[in-house]
Amino acid sequence: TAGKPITCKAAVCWAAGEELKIEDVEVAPPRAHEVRIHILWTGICHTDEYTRSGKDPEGLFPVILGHEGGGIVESVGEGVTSVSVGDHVIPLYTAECRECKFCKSGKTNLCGSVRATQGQGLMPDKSVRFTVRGQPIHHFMGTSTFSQYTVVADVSVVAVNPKAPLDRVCLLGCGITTAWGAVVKQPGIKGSTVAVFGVGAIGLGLIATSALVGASRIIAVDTNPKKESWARKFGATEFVNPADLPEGKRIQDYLIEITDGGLDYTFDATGNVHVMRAALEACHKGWGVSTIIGVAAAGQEISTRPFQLVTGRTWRGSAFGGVKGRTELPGLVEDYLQGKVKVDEYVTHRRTLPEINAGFHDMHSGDCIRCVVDM
Ligand code: AHE
Ligand code: ZN
Repeated sequence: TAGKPITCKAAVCWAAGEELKIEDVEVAPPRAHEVRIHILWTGICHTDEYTRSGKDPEGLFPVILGHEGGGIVESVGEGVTSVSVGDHVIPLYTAECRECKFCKSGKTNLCGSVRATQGQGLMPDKSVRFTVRGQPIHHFMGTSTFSQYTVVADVSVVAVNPKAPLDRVCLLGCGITTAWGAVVKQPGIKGSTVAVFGVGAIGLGLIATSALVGASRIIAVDTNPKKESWARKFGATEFVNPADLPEGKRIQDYLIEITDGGLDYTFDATGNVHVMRAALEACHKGWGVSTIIGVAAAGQEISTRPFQLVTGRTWRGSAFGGVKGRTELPGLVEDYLQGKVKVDEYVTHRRTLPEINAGFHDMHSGDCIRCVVDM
């Protein structure tokens, strides 16, 4: 099939707020420095729902969403050297070119090579590889894993150990890696107190990784009481439901009380700007660090009294956990294979491609951590 278009099934979102529709999509062959991937499995992440719903200011339609995939390289364009046909791969929504100012800085994983066109729903040459009945369809996050075949830039994909089951390690394409990186790249968590706001896949990953690196206390915070057993199973030492606090008691004040002045580290994994504020204000005076991971809707802004920062709290954030995908994901897959990093435990729901809208509904149910779609 190399060099020829492939017709396959994909879930297309035709307009903001609409359900996805399974369509026959024509996928053009990869051009220079592009890779066509047979996607076998994909997770569904809240960011897919965020863009589908119309809340993402970068959202474009029609589009093929999906960014937590696993698949096998079907063909490669001219000049591709980093992966080969048959490789088991994970697409990367945070590219790694190793040549741009960002990559060379040694300070960030945010690669600048393809991010501008990626945000416009295009390949780096400003065209698209997807058409449905002749109509062009936008790419999403440089990955579009809700298609049986997708085309990505060669800087946006990494080969991993083929012994790793793709129906699980696809989840390393977003949620689990984001959480893992946010903790392992934050110096000082060993022996420290941590609070995690939001016990979804990201929150559980933050809890598990904090336990892995040796945090002394890990307090999970969620308004869903069903999340307590999940949090404890992944290593939380305590669980607080803000809805159970006495009338008028703010979560940050309660946490400051039970931790003798506040947490060393807090994480927001909710995307709610009020929760982000509480997470910052729950930090210990003089040194507490709060990391924002959740994605907030268009128009939302964070606020706090500047005094919170003047008195030594730090507000920061990270994308994809600060992880450089091509360099670091193969090692994370090895850690999983050696039993050091949980992955299987996050999969609570499974769906087939025709059921993908049901997978989105699963995500909203309080007992879904991750739904994996068999493509
Ligand atoms: N397009 C949105 C921002 C979305 C966003 O923050 N994305 C996260 C990944 S979410 C994964 O589920 C991210 O890593 N962003 C870094 C980047 O380069 O996009 C908006 O609000 O405009
Ligand atoms: Zn995601």
